[in-house]
Amino acid sequence: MPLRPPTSDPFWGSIPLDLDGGARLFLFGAPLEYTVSGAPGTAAGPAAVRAASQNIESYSPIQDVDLFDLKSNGSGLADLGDLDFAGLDLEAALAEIEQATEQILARRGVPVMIGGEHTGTLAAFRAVKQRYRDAAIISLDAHLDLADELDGRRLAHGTWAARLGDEWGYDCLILLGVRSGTRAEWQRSLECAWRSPELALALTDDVYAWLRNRPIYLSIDIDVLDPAGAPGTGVPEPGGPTSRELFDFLYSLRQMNVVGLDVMEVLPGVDPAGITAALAAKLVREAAILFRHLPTPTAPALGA
Ligand SMILES: [Mn+2]
Repeated sequence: MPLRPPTSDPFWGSIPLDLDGGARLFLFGAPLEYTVSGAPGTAAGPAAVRAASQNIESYSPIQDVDLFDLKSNGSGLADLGDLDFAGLDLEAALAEIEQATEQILARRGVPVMIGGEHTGTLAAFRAVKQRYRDAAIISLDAHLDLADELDGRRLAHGTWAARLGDEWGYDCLILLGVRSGTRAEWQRSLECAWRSPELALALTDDVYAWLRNRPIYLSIDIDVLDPAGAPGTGVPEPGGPTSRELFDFLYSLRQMNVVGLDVMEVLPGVDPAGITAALAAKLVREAAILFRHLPTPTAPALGA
């Protein structure tokens, strides 16, 4: 895997990569920054989240589990470092993400990507769909990201969900926490399996039942939160949920078959006191503990 080891301390609570076991979740940084609308600097996100992880505990009091303890039963978190996009165009960089994700899935690991711009989610989901053809994606985001073009680009941080819909169908796409988009994007969002403009991050019983036995990729654009609690992001959108509500939503997925996840769009350059990076680090810790179970294969992979 073409990864650079972390240049700073690895994610706190992660364990050394051990191919013989010990790790179930594999964290990698995707410092992807090719299309920018607001403030630049999301490429620095992965390093900031790693640094912030040094200041939170590896122990989750809510789940009564310590990340360091997970190695003994083969469900720990390994930090693979960052993908290197030097000299690559956007499509080539996305191919790197897809390949890294596929390699993790191939060893029945759970990929945990730290962005970087949200466009990277499209690449990770491509790998997930190749392996789990009935997979769905839950994207938590203030923005619909369903534009056909952004600044003349078909592929950008504001269009990736439309490309995902083009490639895999909109009926595998669930958007939660959204409160921004053009009229055309809101119209397109009606094709999605579910989308909620409500502040409360919640699934209806019907949607929950539909997801219950389906592989799920969970994408968290940190800007889904109210900027009061997560200001360190490039396109802040007022009127979002609190971090407490986001954690409650995360715990509501406890019984779900989450086969991969990401936390995207942290922008340390505009993050006063590092609170957004700290939040992202805590999300990674809680999700790693929550989704450490072995992913359940369902439908055969494409081409299988
Ligand atoms: Mn967003």
